[in-house]
Amino acid sequence: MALLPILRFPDPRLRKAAAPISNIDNGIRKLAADMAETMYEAPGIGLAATQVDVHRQLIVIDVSEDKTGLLTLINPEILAQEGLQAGEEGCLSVPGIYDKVERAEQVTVRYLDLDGNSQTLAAEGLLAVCIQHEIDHLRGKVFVDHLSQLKQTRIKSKLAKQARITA
Ligand code: GNR
Ligand code: NI
Repeated sequence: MALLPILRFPDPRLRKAAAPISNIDNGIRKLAADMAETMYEAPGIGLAATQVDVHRQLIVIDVSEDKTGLLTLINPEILAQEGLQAGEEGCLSVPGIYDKVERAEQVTVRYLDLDGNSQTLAAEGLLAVCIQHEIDHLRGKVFVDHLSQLKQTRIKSKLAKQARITA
């Protein structure tokens, strides 16, 4: 297992669209394991391959409090969504920034698991938010894209300032 470096907003590589995975080979299984380790270490409740500069449709999620709920979703597709919720979001690629984003309250997502079996999952609440946040990443979208232009400008200058302090 290995920890993977996470791209930081506004890195242009976060804008790449991920390609579907046609063959679940050892490379994909290793990527999924490394992404799970990276997510738990961060710590975070989700991670998309895009964030570790791999532009394939793979996400890991665990919204449990005791690391018992690991989900690995390959080629995820939202089949249906219903209702609205607005919750505070953060992102491992946008460290230290939290803001409210409106999302569907419930989603039904179809995906392949690591054995290549098609699965359908009905999710609500935080799990539904996380699924939508991660699928956004696979399409090159970051949660700050949902915020006003003014907020986006402020976030970029805050992150640039942080980077100067850290350097
Ligand atoms: O760790 C994370 N927490 C979180 C909180 C509210 C809404 C979405 C998230 S996802 C985020 C991890 C991450 O950046 N995934 O892409
Ligand atoms: Ni994120």
